[in-house]
Amino acid sequence: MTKLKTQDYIDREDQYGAHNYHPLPVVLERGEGVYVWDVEGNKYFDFLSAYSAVNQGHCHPKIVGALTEQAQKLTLTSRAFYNNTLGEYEEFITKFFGYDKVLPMNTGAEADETAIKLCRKWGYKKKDIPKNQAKIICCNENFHGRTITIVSMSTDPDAYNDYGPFTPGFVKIPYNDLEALEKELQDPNVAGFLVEPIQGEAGVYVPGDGYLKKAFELCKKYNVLFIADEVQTGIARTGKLLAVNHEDVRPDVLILGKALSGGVFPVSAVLADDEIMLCIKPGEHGSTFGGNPIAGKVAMAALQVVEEEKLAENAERLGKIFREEFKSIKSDMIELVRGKGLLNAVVIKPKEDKTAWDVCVAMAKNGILAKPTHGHIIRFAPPLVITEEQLREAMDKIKETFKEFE
Ligand code: IF1
Repeated sequence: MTKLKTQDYIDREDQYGAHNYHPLPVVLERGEGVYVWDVEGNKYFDFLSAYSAVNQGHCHPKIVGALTEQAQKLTLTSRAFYNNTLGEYEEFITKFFGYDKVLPMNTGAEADETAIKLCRKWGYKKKDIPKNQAKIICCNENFHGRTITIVSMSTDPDAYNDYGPFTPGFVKIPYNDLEALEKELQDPNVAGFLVEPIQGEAGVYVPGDGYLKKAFELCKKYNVLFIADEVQTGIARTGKLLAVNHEDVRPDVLILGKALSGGVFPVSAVLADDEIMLCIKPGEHGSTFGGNPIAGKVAMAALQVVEEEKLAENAERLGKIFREEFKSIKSDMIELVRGKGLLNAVVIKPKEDKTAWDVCVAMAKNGILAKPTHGHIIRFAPPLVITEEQLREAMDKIKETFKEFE
């Protein structure tokens, strides 16, 4: 049996898989901590972390251990019956984040959909919004997932084109614009404001200092739920457990996903207090896999790792070093560097015919994996377990790469 080469894997996916992605031409087969290896044996620093799902590092032994142990006992009961793990997980995660209750789901999109349903239900039951009139404010350039309802909020044609008809009831405003928010909040039919504390997909847009706090206060003033989508910014990625913690904001509804499982299993969650969460009654929402025994054990292990290994503190400290080092690179392709903690992005100025994609291909050859978003922005998000020594070694490879474009 001859060993398959990179191109063989790519050709096979091209033949049998849908063409809904355009990956970098790298075929990975192993991951450990901050490193991944491809099928040719090349070693890379992973600077994408599966879009911030692998904050705890690839194949973290404690999290994989939780997965494999539970997988040999009981994997799934559905919610038709109780089981001995769900209550333990529900108590753990609600105390970890400080909420009365959790509604467990699987993907980030499912958690956002759940938050939208919960918000509308609250709007009708608690704010007396007329039936089917509830509105939710969202931001331009948002990313909350890829379901039809979620792309109904999108301002990115690639996300919504030819997927209509769309779900009504969403009001779009500019991100980081408190005046626009207050104007829309005065509509008595507005039930919620759904926002990413930092816009990840848009290109790591960090809002102005105080934006989240003021937005939260405006929502309180107009009796509107402040819903934070922390699927990408949560779980220590930005240097705090949650990105909203930088401004001491406690969302009415908190959405988690990705690194909630350390990238080992699809686990997402919506957290809220009883006054909101109990608006959904038995039989009014659910999911086959939501809160399954493996998900619960994996999520508890993943959150314990965040605490035990002080990942937020590490992200805070090393993120500052990353941005300082990047700003010291003399390259006319680097327009600016922005981010918080270890969620950073570099805006690339094309040079002749060279773009962010070419920089990513060149970085891959030098052992750094990262991917452009929206053409000219490269996101840099290594696992939060990265050490200062590893970060500096990676920075040397990144500097070496930019020299190749001089
Ligand atoms: C892809 C990026 C895209 C998210 C926020 C909800 C979800 C996401 C803030 C949905 C998911 C993923 C989706 C993935 C690439 C990545 C992503 F923003 F992270 F870069 F697409 F924009 N809220 N983001 O970021 O979670 O259903 O995927 O579990 O679609 O390729 P999901």
